[in-house]
Amino acid sequence: MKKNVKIFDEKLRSATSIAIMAHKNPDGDALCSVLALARLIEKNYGIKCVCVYDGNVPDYLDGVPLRRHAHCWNKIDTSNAFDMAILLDYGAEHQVGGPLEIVKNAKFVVEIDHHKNDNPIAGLCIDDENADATAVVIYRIVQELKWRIDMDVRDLLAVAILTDTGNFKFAKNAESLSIMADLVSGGVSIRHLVEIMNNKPRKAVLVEARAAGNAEFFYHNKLAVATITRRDYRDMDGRGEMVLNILGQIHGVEYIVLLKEQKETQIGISIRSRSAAIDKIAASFGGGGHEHAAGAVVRGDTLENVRAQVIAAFKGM
Ligand SMILES: [Mn+2]
Repeated sequence: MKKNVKIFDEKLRSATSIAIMAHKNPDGDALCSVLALARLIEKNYGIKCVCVYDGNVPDYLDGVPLRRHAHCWNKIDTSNAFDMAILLDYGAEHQVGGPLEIVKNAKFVVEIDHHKNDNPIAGLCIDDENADATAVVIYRIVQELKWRIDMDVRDLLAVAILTDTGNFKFAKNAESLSIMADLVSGGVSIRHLVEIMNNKPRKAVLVEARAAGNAEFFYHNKLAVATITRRDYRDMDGRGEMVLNILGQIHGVEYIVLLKEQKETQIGISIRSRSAAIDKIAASFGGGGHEHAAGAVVRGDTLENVRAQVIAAFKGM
């Protein structure tokens, strides 16, 4: 990794235009890592980066620093190829969405990620699937290259780590905790950041509460399945983490599935597991993710069919 960070530094010294993006429908780690890296590059190399996203930024991220610097990809002039595209927290090519065009046209592509990825698309990869968040990998680069950092960057990295670790409930090791200790020593107020994120619309919270309340249980209660229908999906803010969190607290529940009817024949699947790896199940539906948190989007099938297939996929687990 050190060698690749050094190459990254050299490439940044000669770059003039840079675009930064992550997976579509960005979560806390995706959006905040993009905004933090853009500020870091501006501060340390004098290059103003273009931050791009596809899909929706959830309301709970409205109040994070530098939020206004993130632009929807279709508002960006892509006719001029960027010197460098930096792809963060994306996992797989099909998760990039609209900005993939910018990536493909860029003269040089760098990726910084913590997803398991068998087909990285960048020329330079700074990846580590043992990192709890992409922000963790960015913080390592900050330290390695002795980049100057400011309060906005600290807040952004902290939000990224808090969201991707579920407030450290899913931390794989001590690194994200020790980075958070650094950030708090540097002035970050966790309480303030949590307050910023408690910004969901009432409708969205009630949709998630209702979905959890109507969940069904299979295989001697080991599998919990919650559903969000099309009408409710419109009111959602984010991916439904609350539903997954509530059901995951139930005694005996090992696997939690949330099905989202995004369109009549487009079903989003989020899967969480307490112990056994479920990324392969997500992959069997064309998705991916991490061992204990993964997902997929199935197109061309109904909620009822996908629901039956997903329940069947857990048979014997
Ligand atoms: Mn992430």
